Amino acid sequence: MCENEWRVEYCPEGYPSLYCDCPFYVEPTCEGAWNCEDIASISVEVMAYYDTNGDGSINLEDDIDPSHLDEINAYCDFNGDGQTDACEVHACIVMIENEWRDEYCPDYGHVYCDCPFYIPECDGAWTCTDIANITVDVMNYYDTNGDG
Ligand SMILES: [Ca+2]
Ligand SMILES: [Ca+2]
Repeated sequence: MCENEWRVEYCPEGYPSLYCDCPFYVEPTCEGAWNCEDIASISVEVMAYYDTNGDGSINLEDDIDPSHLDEINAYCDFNGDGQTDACEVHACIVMIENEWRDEYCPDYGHVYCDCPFYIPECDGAWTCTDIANITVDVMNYYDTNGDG
């Protein structure tokens, strides 16, 4: 539409189309959409507000009305453990943003953001030293003649 209107107005008949591209075309934009950076900083604010004991999850130990916690968990507790941790808050805000985009900017596409709070944890996992020690123990136990 734009290009054709523009051509009719500015381009003589038969003018090479190379010079006739619509100069007004812009990438789709979505006013008010959040990018991953926005979502990360909003997640930080949400956690700062609700996670009053600072254990990384919104749960009953926080200074929160249990019915309000239920509402948050109903929407954001993806793994169903009764609390909403920082990554679930983050995933929840991504989901809310994408629902908002579907409604207001359906052509804009969805945003996908990795959780910025993920910290690998290995409580109870054996370290290499543990495994070496256990191996030595096993060998001492079974290799009774000590030939390795
Ligand atoms: Ca907490
Ligand atoms: Ca959870």
